[in-house]
Amino acid sequence: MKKINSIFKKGKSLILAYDHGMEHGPKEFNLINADPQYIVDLAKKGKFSALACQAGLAYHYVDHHQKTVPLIVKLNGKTNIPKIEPFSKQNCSVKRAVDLQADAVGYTIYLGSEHEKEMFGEFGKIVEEAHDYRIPVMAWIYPRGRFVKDKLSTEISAYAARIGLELGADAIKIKYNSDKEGFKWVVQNAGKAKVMVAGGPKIENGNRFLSEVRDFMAAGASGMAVGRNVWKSDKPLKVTKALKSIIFDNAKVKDAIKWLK
Ligand code: FBP
Repeated sequence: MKKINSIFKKGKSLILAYDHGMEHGPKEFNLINADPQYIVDLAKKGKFSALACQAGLAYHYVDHHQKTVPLIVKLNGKTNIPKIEPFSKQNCSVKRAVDLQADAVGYTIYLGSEHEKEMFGEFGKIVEEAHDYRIPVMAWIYPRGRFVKDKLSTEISAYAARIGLELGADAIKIKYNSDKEGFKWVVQNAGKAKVMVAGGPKIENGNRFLSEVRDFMAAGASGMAVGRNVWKSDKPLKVTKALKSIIFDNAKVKDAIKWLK
């Protein structure tokens, strides 16, 4: 029996993602949020379902004896420097993640890349090992590479969801393309795997941001794994409350937005 409930409450989850230091580089950060300790404290104060980060941050910043926020250790990552077909190679073992007290592990697959087969292979082994340890696996699945004409089409998003299911992911993290009706098809293709949505670049218009969240939740998503829209905000805990009200309590946008005031 896998412990999916360690990062999902009644099937819903709000995860704080902080793997951008590797994926995007410090250009995403300011003097406050460049400090991983600030993010760990934010994850605790905001009572996030989990914090997702690379093993090095988990090692240096998460207090493993008094862990108050569940942890998802990302097992692969890449920078945005080489302009090549995307390939994110495993840099941390499942055992290491378990030693770091991970409640789940994460891995990014670039669907459609020339290297998808390598990532499928690594991911398959990770699923096997993680499930032996009884911890769930979340797959970040991003269609990308020169063969992918439209990274956000509903068709390719549904394909991403399906690949996650068929490779054995417990949860799949994908991007939302603002096609509310189409997203139902995306979720349907994920079957029993839960669909989590990425936050994307910071959106200044709170109403627009929360409306999107409300829409993909209504289409069947199980929550969000969000980074920049929370920790780039100057009121991250208020944003967190607004998101939680929609994700866990099915709040309408007009009510959720009150948290942002
Ligand atoms: P955001 O909510 O900030 O978009 O974070 C979600 C995320 O998946 C991160 O976990 C990851 O580092 C980043 O987006 C990947 O971004 P990109 O799509 O540019 O590769």
